[in-house]
Amino acid sequence: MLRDHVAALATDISARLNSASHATVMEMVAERLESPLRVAVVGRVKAGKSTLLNAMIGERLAPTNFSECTRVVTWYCDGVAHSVTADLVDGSTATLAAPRRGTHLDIDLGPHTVEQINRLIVVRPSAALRRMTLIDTPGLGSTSDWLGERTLEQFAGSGGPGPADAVIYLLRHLHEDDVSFLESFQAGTGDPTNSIAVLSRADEIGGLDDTFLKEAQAIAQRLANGPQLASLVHTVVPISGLLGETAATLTEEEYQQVAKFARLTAEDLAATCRTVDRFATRYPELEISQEQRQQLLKRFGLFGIRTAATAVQMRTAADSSRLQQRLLRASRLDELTQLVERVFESRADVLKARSALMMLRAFVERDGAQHVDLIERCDALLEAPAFHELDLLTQLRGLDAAAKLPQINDLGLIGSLLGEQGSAPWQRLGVAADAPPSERSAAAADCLNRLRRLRSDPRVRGTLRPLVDAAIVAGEALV
Ligand SMILES: Nc1nc2c(ncn2[C@@H]2O[C@H](COP(=O)(O)OP(=O)(O)O)[C@@H](O)[C@H]2O)c(=O)[nH]1
Ligand SMILES: [Mg+2]
Repeated sequence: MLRDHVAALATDISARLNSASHATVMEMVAERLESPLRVAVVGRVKAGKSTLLNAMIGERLAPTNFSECTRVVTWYCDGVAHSVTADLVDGSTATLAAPRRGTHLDIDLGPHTVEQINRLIVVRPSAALRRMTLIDTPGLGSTSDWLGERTLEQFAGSGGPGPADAVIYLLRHLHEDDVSFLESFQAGTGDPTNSIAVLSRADEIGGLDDTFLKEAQAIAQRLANGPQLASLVHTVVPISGLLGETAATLTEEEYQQVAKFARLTAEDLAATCRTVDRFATRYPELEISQEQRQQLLKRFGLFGIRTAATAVQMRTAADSSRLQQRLLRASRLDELTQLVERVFESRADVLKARSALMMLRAFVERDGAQHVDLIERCDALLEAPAFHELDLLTQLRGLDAAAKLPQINDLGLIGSLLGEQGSAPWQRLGVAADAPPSERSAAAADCLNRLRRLRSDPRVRGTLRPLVDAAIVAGEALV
């Protein structure tokens, strides 16, 4: 297994460096390999990072107002007890108070200034966070704010691979900051397949009628295939984090308020939801106060209110839980979740091993540059086929999407062996998780036979051929 190779290399490296480094290296690598995958949510200020993160966790943990905390890198981790701690610049840590206010968490920085804090760590029991640690970051690119610069340096600086194994990158319009961050992140971690880009606040794109999605999708597609992002991210998906967050945290009271707007005719509703001013003032007879309207705007946005009220009108959202489902669908969050599962989670071991390896390499370069052979061993391990499987799967999907694959049985095997269904041996081989070793070996031998036959098929040529070869290599490792 890849992680065993990385751990073994860490042992060898630490034995060759001085004893102080020894403990550090071993600890760093072990922590990296054992803890959940770390996914950073990055993008420019107000891109919608914190809102999306809340939507993914299903709770309003990350502040999205003007709180000082939005300027601090914050890690959200699963754990048994609730706690919030600050890692301070001076090396110490402090426990912070974080009372719940309504549906959201209110972190009190106490006597500490934002400048004194390296990162906040919010721990709470959460199924979503058990699968991966999410890291919220301050916005990049605000020139007046050096914290953005610090984020850039921390996550994609020259000092090594940074703390994240993968990135969800939010953008509304492509900006040069976006490209330069992604380029640096890629340089630090190796390949484009650990970055997913999100065209964020998609509900605000293309006016407020139902065509927004089509337009957002077209923009996302253009970005994904465009010259600047194609080689930097796995894909680009349009998402409305706000609708996802509100879906996850909808209250009965909000449902009742939205339902009042459902009393309007479809035309009146559409007209009212055309501008913020109209929404704030029209139809006082609905008995929704100015304050409540402002609050609804914050929680739903104009598109969200119209979508929600229409769903109530059409009786597809007869109660709050059905409205939740409707909003969730409109947010397209599921698409991101599935993508994260397929591209990040199913390859967590590989992504973590690569981070650990990049970290080791940076360490040797810094503290033991004279040990050229150790750097070479890191580089040799970075060539391991598993690190390139994601690239290969992306190519395979590209071939598939373009309908350029010949109709041959057994082509599906390539994807499976390259880890499309998950990277555990049983998933690759398509056997039961508890299949005995003899059954696994037999399945592996059978897969290899079929792939070798496939390789000699004259229709398998061009870009398909190296994919078959890679699947054979992956299969051989399972025998
Ligand atoms: N309409 C709409 N507004 C959003 C969306 N996501 C965030 N916002 C709003 O944009 C502002 C900035 O969001 P925030 O998540 O704090 O952005 P961050 O600075 O990137 O963390 C807040 O007022 C959010 O309510 C979205 O998907 N749709
Ligand atoms: Mg934020």
